[in-house]
Amino acid sequence: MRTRTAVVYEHNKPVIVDDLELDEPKANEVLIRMAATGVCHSDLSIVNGTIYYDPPIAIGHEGAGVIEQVGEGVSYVNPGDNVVLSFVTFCGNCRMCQNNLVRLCEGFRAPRAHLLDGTCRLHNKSGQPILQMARIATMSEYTVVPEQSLVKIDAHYPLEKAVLVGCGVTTGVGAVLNTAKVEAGSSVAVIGTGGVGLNVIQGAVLASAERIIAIDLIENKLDFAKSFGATDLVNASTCDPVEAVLELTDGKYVDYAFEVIGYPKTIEQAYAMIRPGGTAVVIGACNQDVHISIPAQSIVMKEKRLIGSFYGSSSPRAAMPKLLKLYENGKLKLDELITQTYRLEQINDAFADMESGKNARGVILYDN
Ligand code: CXF
Ligand code: ZN
Repeated sequence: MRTRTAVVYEHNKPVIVDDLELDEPKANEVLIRMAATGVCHSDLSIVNGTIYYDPPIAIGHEGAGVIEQVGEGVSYVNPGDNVVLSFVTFCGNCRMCQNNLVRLCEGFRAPRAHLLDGTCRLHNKSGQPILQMARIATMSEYTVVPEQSLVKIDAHYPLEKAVLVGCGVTTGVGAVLNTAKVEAGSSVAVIGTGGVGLNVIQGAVLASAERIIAIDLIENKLDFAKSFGATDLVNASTCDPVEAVLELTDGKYVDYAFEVIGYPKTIEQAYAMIRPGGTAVVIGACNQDVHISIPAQSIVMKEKRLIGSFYGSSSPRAAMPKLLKLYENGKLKLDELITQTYRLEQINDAFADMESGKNARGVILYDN
């Protein structure tokens, strides 16, 4: 069948919305009619090569849709089911999956961005195979994905809202509740208040943190941070954020700092602004060649901890329905995250808006 799909053909060039050929789902795969896809910085990281793939690659990793067709042997879903896609594929059997580390599944040998049999379902007019970001490629009217990338959700959740648990919400809220396990009354700093950072703030509110210091360079994003529950705002374009945190905490620094950008400088700042015994959590994905520099003695003498958080240390099939329940019960903001919707053809505008800090989250809606 034909599908319109956002494809990176060349790094640092506009993304092309191409007419592609999509093969039928093979065994243990499903065809999905996408309803919505969120626009995340990690998509842009594929465009600029920070997360490196040899093009062409179809992007998008925060998506929700409806099962259109199932391949042989699929048992988890039926046509008509609503799903959110997971950007990790999980086997359920490997030592990671069996030890509640599903997001670090190592059960599949297929190369990244390929289906699990090592081939591609998307091809362009010249017959060239197109990779699929995270094996899902949600910026596409239709996509074929492994059954092991699916999270079934209740039909009453609007897909254009539920889509946000595919990446931003699960990553941000999970980093606070699962990775750091922030205690009530804690002080928290968040460096980078984009779509994921705002969800770190939501997570800190859910954890009953007392102080939530939001740090960014863009005033508009700090306004969003305030509306999501930040107690203090720091514009790092006019001050040193470590000094600012020191001042705001009366010389004490914070219990937890979350880095949601993926720059060495901001990771080092996150580490610098935590108290002895405190924890800095890195969520932002750096280029794989980037190294950081931290004062090593403080790891011992001050028991400072620097840890990573991937997918909010969540198991997608357990975490996403719970987050949607919190939304339903008014405890989690999803509607407010979506500040602009786009058509797929507007993907490059959506990226520009994200970079300028215009949006909390931009979401592409499909009207097929
Ligand atoms: C990314 C990490 C790399 C794969 C796609 C998702 N995380 C969040 O945006
Ligand atoms: Zn993402």
